[in-house]
Amino acid sequence: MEPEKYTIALAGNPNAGKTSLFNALTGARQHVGNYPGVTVERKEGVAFYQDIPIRVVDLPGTYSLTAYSMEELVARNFIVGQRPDVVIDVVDASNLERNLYLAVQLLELGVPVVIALNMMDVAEQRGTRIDVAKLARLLGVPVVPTVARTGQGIDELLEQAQKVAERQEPWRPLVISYGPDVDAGLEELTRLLEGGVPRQGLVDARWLALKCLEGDQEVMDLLADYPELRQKLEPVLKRVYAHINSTLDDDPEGVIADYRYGYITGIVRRAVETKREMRLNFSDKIDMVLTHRLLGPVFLLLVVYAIYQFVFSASEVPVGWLEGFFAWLSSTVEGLLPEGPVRSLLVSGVIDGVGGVLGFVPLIMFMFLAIAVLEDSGYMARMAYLMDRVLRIFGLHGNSVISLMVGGGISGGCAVPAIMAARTLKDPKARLATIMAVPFMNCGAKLPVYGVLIAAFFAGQHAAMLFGLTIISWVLALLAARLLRSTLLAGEQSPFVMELPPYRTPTLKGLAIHTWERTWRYIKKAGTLILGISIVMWALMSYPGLPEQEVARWQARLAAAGPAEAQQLQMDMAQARLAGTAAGRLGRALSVVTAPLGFDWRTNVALVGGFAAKEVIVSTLATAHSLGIDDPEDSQGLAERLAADPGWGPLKAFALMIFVMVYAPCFPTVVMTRKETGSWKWALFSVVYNTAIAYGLSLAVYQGGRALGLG
Ligand code: BGO
Repeated sequence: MEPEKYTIALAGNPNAGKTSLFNALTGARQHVGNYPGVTVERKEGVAFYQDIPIRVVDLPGTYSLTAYSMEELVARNFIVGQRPDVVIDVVDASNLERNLYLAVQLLELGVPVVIALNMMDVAEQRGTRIDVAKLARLLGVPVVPTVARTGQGIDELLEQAQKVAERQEPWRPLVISYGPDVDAGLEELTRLLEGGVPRQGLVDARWLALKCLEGDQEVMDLLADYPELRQKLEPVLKRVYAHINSTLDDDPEGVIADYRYGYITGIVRRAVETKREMRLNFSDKIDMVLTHRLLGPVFLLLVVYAIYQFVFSASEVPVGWLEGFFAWLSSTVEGLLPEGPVRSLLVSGVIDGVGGVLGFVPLIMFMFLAIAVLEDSGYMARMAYLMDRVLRIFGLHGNSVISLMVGGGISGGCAVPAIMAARTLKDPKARLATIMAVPFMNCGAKLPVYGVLIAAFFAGQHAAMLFGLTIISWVLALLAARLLRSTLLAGEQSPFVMELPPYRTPTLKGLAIHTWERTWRYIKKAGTLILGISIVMWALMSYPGLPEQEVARWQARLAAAGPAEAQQLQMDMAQARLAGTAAGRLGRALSVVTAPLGFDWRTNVALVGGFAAKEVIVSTLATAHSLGIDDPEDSQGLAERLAADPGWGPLKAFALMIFVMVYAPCFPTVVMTRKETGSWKWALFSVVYNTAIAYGLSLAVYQGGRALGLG
């Protein structure tokens, strides 16, 4: 007999019908032995597909691929070491959710899989209707309904297995998101394992990292042969363990299992219809309301609006305290130091700049707290599940929602981690569209800009304005994505699974840590990058300044002026001095372009600074506006100053908010885009694309508003 062309391995839970299927495939052509060194039975046989002999190996029945039992280890080692051309996973259709746990683990390993959806007769009897085509689409592998006992579906199963085997595709591990905490740890471990990994070429580094996090003894033993690597891994593992333990009150293994089941729940909800009453668990019952077609979206909107109300009412008082504190600090330093460049640097460069950013820490903190509650409770995943349908219309996918949310879908995110989160998107075009859409969202750095402008021109409407800006940013992000998906990124959409992990009660400690981690990142940014930029901006806005004779002329005019004119003169002088600085010149040069938007040169300078980091916009505006007035008694907040400035008004403020929302992503985001897309092309594209859209929109808002008599 000619040698077998392919090897098929049969995997499946005990009692899923594996033996029956093996018999149906191989008939009498089988022999039984043992796996080397262990007492686990090994059955092998030959099947024929169109006269081609195919080797069929029956793996031990297992529920999982962890190294808990000898059976699991044998099954896993056979797959990894012997690399069968295809694994047929025998799944009990009448007990789908539980059986898919093994299927998902096979997919995570990356081996080519065909699902034998067995016991279809039992499932039908129980009133379970499975949309097989949809299930196959969501799992990304062929699914063949079978009744192993009668041999129904066996031919088609062989045909599909043969097709997959013939393709000889490289292993492509399924990437599931296990939630932000585990994902972050996983990424760090993966980076360490890339390069000199044990079993190099057999399994990928992320899978090994996952196993390390799951505490897989066999993988840990393997690492013993790599002392250098182990030395690097251990402290990271310990830290990630401790972090997950303290934030989620669970070990990584439990969290990973939850998300795996969440992935399965997401599939089953879409592909299975059960007529008779199922036994519903706690999460299922809550989801009957929260992911309901009609009630779900209503609840979602209520939640988002409640978050705004909470964040702004809770942060109003502490934001006031901080503003007061920085104003006091400014005037104290002004009182203590003689007039000159040092005082100017400290007050206008350092205190006003950093204070303008730190003043918003309470607001950012409460926003992060709200996001932590959504994430830790599991509701964030439901939001994504609900929004999935809508996003598809715009050429995006389920996980795009996570990116958009992290990027500021509920104001207060950051585009950098959001772009990284897009990694879980399998479809490269949808992933690119997501990355391009993220910068439209209202990240935490844009909030202070809105905060100042709303306080100045839309007082008392803070929550409503923010809610409106959120809606606008979503609409723009989606339209911008749609535009790309119809032009540069046109193409088919592949199906996508939304994970629905079980609900958890967030722990106070977990919420505190998650909130603090992100808030601290924001403070650090303010303390370092923004302080640096603030000082550079101050220097640009102070030098070279006016020539000496010019200053003398102004002073002479001031001395001659009466008290009534003095104040106006002083402001004019400050204005003239600023206009002579490097930044003033740049801002003025740009005025030609931005005049139709209503932006003066000071706004232009702030926007240029904002390219370094959006937080800088407020600090630069603050510096620009305080530099002009040398009155030590003057400690009004920036908002009050803008409100009092005749050059400003609600229409201009709104046009500026739209511009800030949309224009070029900040420098760190551009760098991350370059990293994640692998080319400067897309990074630069995002700068041009966003700025062009921002310009068009602000122009429409400002000129349209004026035409309507609003300016
Ligand atoms: C007994 N449909 C139905 N209805 N039953 C199936 C199917 C199917 O598609 N496939 C398998 N079975 P195994 P593992 C039995 O043995 O192949 C049945 O562990 C019995 N035996 O016939 O052994 C199959 O190898 C007396 O049932 O599974 C078997 O994966 C009464 O599912 C059982 C009733 O199949 C497990 C059933 C003496």
